[in-house]
Amino acid sequence: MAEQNFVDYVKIFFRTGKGGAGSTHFFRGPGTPKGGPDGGDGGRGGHIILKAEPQEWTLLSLKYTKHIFAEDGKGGSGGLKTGSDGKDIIVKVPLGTVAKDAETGEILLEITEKDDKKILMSGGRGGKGNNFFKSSTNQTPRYAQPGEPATERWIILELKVLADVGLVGFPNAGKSTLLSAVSAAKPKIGDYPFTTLVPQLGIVSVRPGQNFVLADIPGIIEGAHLGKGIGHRFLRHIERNSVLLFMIPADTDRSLSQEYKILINELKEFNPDLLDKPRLLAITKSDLIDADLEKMLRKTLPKGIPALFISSVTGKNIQQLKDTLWEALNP
Ligand SMILES: Nc1nc2c(ncn2[C@@H]2O[C@H](COP(=O)(O)OP(=O)(O)O)[C@@H](O)[C@H]2O)c(=O)[nH]1
Ligand SMILES: [Mg+2]
Repeated sequence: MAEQNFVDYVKIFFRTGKGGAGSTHFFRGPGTPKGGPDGGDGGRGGHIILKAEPQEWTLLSLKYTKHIFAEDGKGGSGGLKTGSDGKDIIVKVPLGTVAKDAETGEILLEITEKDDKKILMSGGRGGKGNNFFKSSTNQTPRYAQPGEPATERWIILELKVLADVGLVGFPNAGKSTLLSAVSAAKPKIGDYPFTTLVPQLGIVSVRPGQNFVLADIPGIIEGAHLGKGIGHRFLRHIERNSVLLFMIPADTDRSLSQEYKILINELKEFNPDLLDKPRLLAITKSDLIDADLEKMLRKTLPKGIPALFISSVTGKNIQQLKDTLWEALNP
């Protein structure tokens, strides 16, 4: 079931609404048999808009959608009445969605921020009514503009990178707290590991133009830990991570290298291929220990993995962590 539900590519035929026609009309009233032009403008055709839906993490909801049409604008009418605009179509997509022209492959837009709402295709503009064309030399224009035609095209929606960095750590390691400290994602802190079984994704901006996706994927370690199976729902998800960030709290009961070894084993049991990915280690909650203890702990760090002592609460080494992750992603 996991495989079918994981949809990262859809191809849809979109059509905007066409603009409503402007009206050619002249005022007629009791005592005014031949009034001036009063034809109103046509309404705008509906746009096709893509809007971020941070709760979604695949394009599953669009899997069976083949056509999306926005509404046409209504024509203008006499009495300077403007036609109503066609209703826009708002398509909700997960963060990381890229829209491409299906024929040329040209990237049309990307949805990366939780408040993103972008026009993918603009509806046709409404035509001007004949009142608009009234001038000193032509008091009675007998023409109006037609509305702009609709546009239509095949568009591919694709999840570019679902997650660049995956977090690996036992419950309580501080994964959700880090995610909320470095991105706009608002995961529940101190939450019971299985209350949210969807990956929490956040866009981390290192500096302008340098962003990556950080994913807290529940069910990997917790699943392996508490009983197999659950983690497999997100297998493909974590497989797309290019770097794994291991997280061990500074106040763990175990030794750092012991806990690291356990995490490695859990991961290996889950999917041995994951061990081929570059790894970094964050010792979390380092605000809870003093400098002397940190110095001691440094000597007990597992070998062969770059490590940083961080604190999501005080911000200690958080920028450095972002830089290090960025470098690991862009070697
Ligand atoms: N002092 C301190 N506490 C932290 C830090 N990061 C997380 N915590 C606390 O550790 C607990 C577990 O954090 P959470 O992010 O939910 O861990 P998760 O289970 O790995 O997602 C919560 O009570 C957090 O407030 C930190 O940097 N410093
Ligand atoms: Mg959590």
